[in-house]
Amino acid sequence: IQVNSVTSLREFQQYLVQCNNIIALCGAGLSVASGIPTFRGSNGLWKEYSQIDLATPEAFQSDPSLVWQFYSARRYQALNAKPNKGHFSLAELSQRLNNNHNKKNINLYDNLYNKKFITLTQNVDALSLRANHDPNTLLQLHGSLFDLKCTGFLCNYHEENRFTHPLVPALELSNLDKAFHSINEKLKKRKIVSDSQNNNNDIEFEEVDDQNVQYDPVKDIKIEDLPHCPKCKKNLLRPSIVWFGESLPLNVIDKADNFIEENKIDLILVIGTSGTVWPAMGYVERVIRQGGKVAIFNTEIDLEELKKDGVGWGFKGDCEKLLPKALE
Ligand code: BJW
Repeated sequence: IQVNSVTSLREFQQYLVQCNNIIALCGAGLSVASGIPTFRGSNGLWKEYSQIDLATPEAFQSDPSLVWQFYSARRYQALNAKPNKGHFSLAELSQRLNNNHNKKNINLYDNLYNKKFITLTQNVDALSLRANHDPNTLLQLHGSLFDLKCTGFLCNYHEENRFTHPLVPALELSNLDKAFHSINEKLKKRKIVSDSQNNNNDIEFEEVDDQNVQYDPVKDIKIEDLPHCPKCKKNLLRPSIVWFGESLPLNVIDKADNFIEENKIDLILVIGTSGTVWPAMGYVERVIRQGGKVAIFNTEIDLEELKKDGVGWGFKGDCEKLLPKALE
């Protein structure tokens, strides 16, 4: 195990057992050992053209077929992945610390030992849920690949945990790598122009000449063959995921806010996240402002910087290996 020092691991564990209120904030690094790539950084397929270009309402509006094929491939990938030891360690912690939800007259986060714990995950792969994390204390900040909602303004259809693939025959997939490769190639052929002057974040796609194709082109699925809402029977369904510029689900924000406001948080575990996306990272700042400590689990950490800040610990390495050791 590669940590900044063995002493600090012991020091962290001594602190952990004294903590009453703990938050885990998770990011894509937690699922790397399960074979799911991160969003940023030099990670294979998405090196040049970012999948983040597909994570906007504008991208869906402009090309629902492409965006659905992308999310269908992501659903397939997540369904075929297995939770890793990092997911299981957190899930065990959630079960250990929140073991009395079913008892009457006890606050949602109370437990026999008076310890409270929630996980705020930015991951949409549902692997924490599948690792048997206590669902009451697992807040999926950015939604889930397996939740669906209607795109119609007047329809409030929302469905959770539909673990089936494909959702419609047109989204059948023969080869995951090929599908990702084709989507990536299509993105390469587009020049993204941001209309900053109008300041309305509209994205225009400019098609580039499609000669010398070396890959299977992305299917152009007709709108009527994409997943449709079973309630209004009119509008397209979309993955219930928080895209850029969209608000996080209000019920989720409320739960997280209440937890932070009603309890003095002693510790936030910051696991496998680059910390670039807001408002998720705001939770770390809020815990520090309350006088809580931070423990970072990441393959890339500036330990010197962390020591200077003096607000906690940095454990550098794969969180699949680090978490079972640190949370044992
Ligand atoms: C390992 C490892 C191993 C690798 N072990 N570690 C300035 C201030 C505040 C906000 C903004 C701002 N400018 C713009 C904004 C808004 C924007 C934002 O934050 N942009 C930033 C990029 C600057 N935020 C939003 O738009 C949010 N909404 C919002 O603000 O709404 C306001 C509003 C209110 C009311 C009405 C309307 C609007 C929404 C953000 C949603 C982000 N969604 C995404 C895409 C989901 C779709 C999808 O999955 O396809 O969520 S973006 C993407 O980033 C995804 C992730 O959850 C999220 C975080 O990424 P994460 O998890 O940190 O991954 P990586 O790849 O960045 O990092 C991986 C890390 O793991 C690295 O550190 C590695 O070192 C490490 N690692 N292997 C341990 N084995």
